[in-house]
Amino acid sequence: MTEYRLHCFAQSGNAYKAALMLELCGADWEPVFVDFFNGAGRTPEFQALNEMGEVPVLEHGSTQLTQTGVILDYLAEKLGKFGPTDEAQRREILRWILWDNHKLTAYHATWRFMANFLPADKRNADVIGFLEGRARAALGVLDKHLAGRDWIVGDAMTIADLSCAGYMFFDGEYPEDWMTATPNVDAWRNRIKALPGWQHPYDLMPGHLIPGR
Ligand SMILES: N[C@@H](CCC(=O)N[C@@H](CS)C(=O)NCC(=O)O)C(=O)O
Repeated sequence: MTEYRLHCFAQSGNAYKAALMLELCGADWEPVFVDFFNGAGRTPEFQALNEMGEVPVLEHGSTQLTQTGVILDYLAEKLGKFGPTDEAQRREILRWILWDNHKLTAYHATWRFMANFLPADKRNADVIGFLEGRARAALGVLDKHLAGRDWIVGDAMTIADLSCAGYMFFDGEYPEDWMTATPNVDAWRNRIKALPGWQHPYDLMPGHLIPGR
């Protein structure tokens, strides 16, 4: 059995944050497929793993963790990479991870789910429009922060970058101008993409169901 097991599915940008961390660190890990689109997250078996009913879940020996911020923090400590260099950085990383969970990933992921994966007859244009506005605003905040810097905190990649980048590689599933309007974000995600070992979420995690990709 591998050292780390990550319960995940291909479309999950949240799970991707942890999967990419494990991969970039060269960890001994395997994905465990959660059939999210067929309701696996709502089963008693999955809820026994995570009472919040959310993917991802990380298993490491007898340790079982949920919430990507916690998982990334744990992995940074265990694997000795992408963590803070001092206390001030630790707080700054935490600040960006909290912001990401609240403002960036939250709106981007919910917009993407509603605009791409909900059956057409269940889509609400007003809700989708609202979420898009919030996602664009969050991208604007990140773009401004990244002006003149390569990474979100300090001068090297950290788990703050991995957290904020969870949904940045699903090209074709969000309007192209989300990236052209935020060139610093675009350059930053390309820096991540250029790292040795980088893989697209659809190559790193199982269960991709979208035809034609
Ligand atoms: N803040 C959570 C978000 C996790 C999350 O929302 N995961 C999605 C899949 S990408 C999910 O399981 N959603 C189920 C739900 O919202 O009920 C984290 O960082 O782990």
